[in-house]
Amino acid sequence: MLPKAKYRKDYKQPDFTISDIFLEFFLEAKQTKVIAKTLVHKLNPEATTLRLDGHSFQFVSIKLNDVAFTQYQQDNESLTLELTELNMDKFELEIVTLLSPANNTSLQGLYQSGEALCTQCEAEGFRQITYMLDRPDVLARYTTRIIADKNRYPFLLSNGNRIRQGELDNGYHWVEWQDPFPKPSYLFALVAGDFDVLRDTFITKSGREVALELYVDKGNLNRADWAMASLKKSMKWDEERFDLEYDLDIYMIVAVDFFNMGAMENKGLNIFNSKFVLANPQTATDNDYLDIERVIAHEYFHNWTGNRVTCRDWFQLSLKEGLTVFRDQEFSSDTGSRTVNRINNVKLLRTVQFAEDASPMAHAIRPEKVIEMNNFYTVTVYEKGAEVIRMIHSLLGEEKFQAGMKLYIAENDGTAATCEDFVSAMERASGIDLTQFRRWYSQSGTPELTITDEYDTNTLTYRLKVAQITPPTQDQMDKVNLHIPLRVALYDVDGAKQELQLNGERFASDVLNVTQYEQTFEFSPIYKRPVPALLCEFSAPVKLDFPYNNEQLITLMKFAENGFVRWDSVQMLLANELRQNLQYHQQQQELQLSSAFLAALQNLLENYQQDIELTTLILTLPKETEFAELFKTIDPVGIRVVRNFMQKTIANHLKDHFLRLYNHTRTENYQLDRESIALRSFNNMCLSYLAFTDLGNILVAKHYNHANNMTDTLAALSLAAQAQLACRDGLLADFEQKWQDDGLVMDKWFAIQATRPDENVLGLVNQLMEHPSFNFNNPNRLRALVGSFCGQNLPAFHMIDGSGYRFLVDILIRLNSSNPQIAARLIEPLIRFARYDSQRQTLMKRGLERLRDVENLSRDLFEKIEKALQ
Ligand code: B3K
Ligand code: ZN
Repeated sequence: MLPKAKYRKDYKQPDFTISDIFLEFFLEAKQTKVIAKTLVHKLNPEATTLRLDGHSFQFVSIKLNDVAFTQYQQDNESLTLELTELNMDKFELEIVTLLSPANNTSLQGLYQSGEALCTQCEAEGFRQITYMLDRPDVLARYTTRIIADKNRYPFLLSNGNRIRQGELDNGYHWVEWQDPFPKPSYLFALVAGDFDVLRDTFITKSGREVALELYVDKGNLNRADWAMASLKKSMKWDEERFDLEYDLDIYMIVAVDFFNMGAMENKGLNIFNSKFVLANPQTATDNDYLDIERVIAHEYFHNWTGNRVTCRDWFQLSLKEGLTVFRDQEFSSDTGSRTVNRINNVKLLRTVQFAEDASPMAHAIRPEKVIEMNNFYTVTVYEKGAEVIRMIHSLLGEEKFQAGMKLYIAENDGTAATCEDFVSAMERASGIDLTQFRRWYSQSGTPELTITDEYDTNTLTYRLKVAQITPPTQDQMDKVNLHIPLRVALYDVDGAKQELQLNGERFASDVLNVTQYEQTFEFSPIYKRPVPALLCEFSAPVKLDFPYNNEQLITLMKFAENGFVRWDSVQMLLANELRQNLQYHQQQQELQLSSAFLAALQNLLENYQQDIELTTLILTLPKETEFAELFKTIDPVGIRVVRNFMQKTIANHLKDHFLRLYNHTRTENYQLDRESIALRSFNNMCLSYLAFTDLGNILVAKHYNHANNMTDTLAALSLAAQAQLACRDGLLADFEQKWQDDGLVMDKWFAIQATRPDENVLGLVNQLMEHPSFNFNNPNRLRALVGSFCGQNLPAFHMIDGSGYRFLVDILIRLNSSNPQIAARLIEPLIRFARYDSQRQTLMKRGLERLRDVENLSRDLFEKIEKALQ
């Protein structure tokens, strides 16, 4: 039977709900027994059957009001109780199920990670634990008793407060937890194991003391401080900026090695991929540190936006995810560099999210149709969702936005809400009409703004003509006009920013409201033809088309007040250079960079002290995958050739500058403050060019050997591989020998190997799958080796003989049965065949067809393959 889709329009309130659930776990890695006692209430008086979600369990018994119950039917996905005879609208159900955590490689439900046992329930993992109304609009109070071997599992954790515990005579012990806040099943969590614990406290602004506990594998305490500090920083920030305070007396975070995604916001008991917890200067790069801080913050912020106010149904996922990403972005921007954060977020959106819009998986931030919910934890729902919140924030301003948040939470606290509830609260609190704006929730795809300008010397009038269009996407042919906030500024050619009058009135805000298919905005008086800065700070998630010439872009790069605009103007310059050279390459002509462009880069470098963080970002050449998104049809080999050429040309042209500044910004002592991070990353950027000059081998080897932190070590190692330097093999061997017992650190090594520009890197990757540090069941290892190869090494994965595709398909066939969720992540590059030439397309489709025919194809893969081959 083919998996069936669910539609947003079909949402119905449940016929029954569950108010209380008492869970008892008799934990054993091989076989765990779960007794679930629930208090069920009939909401719809007409209802005669109760359908509970659950996998085809080995299950022992069902009792209704303490009496064995036999009037049921079981299939692969559910248990349906026949209740015609029952004339009660409230009853107790007891269900006993048997699980095998040790054999659960899907890493959903209850599973084993290392020696520990843990759970992952979002989106629909609870149904792998017991039969349940496993939907987010059923909110219950949970009490959980865990019984286990004390030696093996000294720590037994679940949500809420620890209310009771005791010893049993056979070496077993038990702990009972109670969560006072009703919650949906996806927020349930349980952990059992032996850990080192880092303890701390946080005093909330109303003076309550919260115990903070961070659980890590034994021996890892020296990597836990940063995560704890990040948690406290997040708690404080949420009080200050959003006036939101933590609500339980205890907050626990557990780090595990086997985890399908980044982390999970289970009420009071977050479970994290150890990648987003563990850090010390020897093992983690500056970016790792920032990622940890961001993810810790994100999960913490979910306590209000996600847990206290949750989602009515999974189509509303962006309600909690878009909003929480917006909040974590604001946290990082308030506590670090707003410009750097904005640039990095925009990069992600433009490359990964725009690519998703152009793929078979295109969907609106609030999808209409879903087969496997896990397939919709996407950059669209998360990052574009956050952009939609950001646009509301731009339209309302901070004060009204916060008023909207207050109203949203007051109205929806303790309930399961919808995106509409959020927008409506924002609208009512601000008095600003968001009727047309709401279309961002239902329309998929990347809108395109085509702008032209004209200047009238007689009337001193400057006009911007703006046209919007959203091209059709695979999921939705017809598109409507959106409400697009377009942030603008006008500069004169000497770089002075103009005071603006729009259509005869002072233009106080800098946001134009684009709402129609075509619109003209008139500014006057404007005394000289200006250079427009358009879509400043990426005020909307759209593509911009304006006929800039290089001179105008260089003006913006030099003079724009806003750092984002300066960065963005260089991105456009780079895009022009890339396009031009790719054409040269395809016509077998000589490649060249314009001297104006090179001079502009030199100017930037010479003035790096004006803004060192921004200079680093501007001078960091976009990755191949970023460049690829500039084209409808991607030429993987051409992009590599041209990008290499750009790197080498810039390197040799500015070699003396890079060398001087490289030497000038070396520091011996390692610190982790913003300034030191900025300096390190500038220094490593300089090295990234020098690596491609005749000094490369000497400098990179020295950099590696002198490094006293992972940021520098890794910069050198990856440059040695990228520039194919003579020191490469020695450094790789040294790193391997040092870190072979540390999977997290080895992931960096695997990723560097997988993205090598060498001829037969596929052969190497195949060999590395046998490496003692590799583990096929660990998602981090898979992402590092297989994910990097298929997603980041474009020429190697897209080898014209199809070997890259065959490699991936073979792996997906294995993963289809062991971990379908990861399979569905890794398949992404393959379903995007439409972006490649016809020869590659044919080969990619052949791979997908081979997969489609696999027996017992998971819903996760089925959904994506179906869409791709449609
Ligand atoms: N809510 C989780 C993601 C769950 C993914 C399920 N496949 C983490 C987060 O977004 O914070
Ligand atoms: Zn989240």
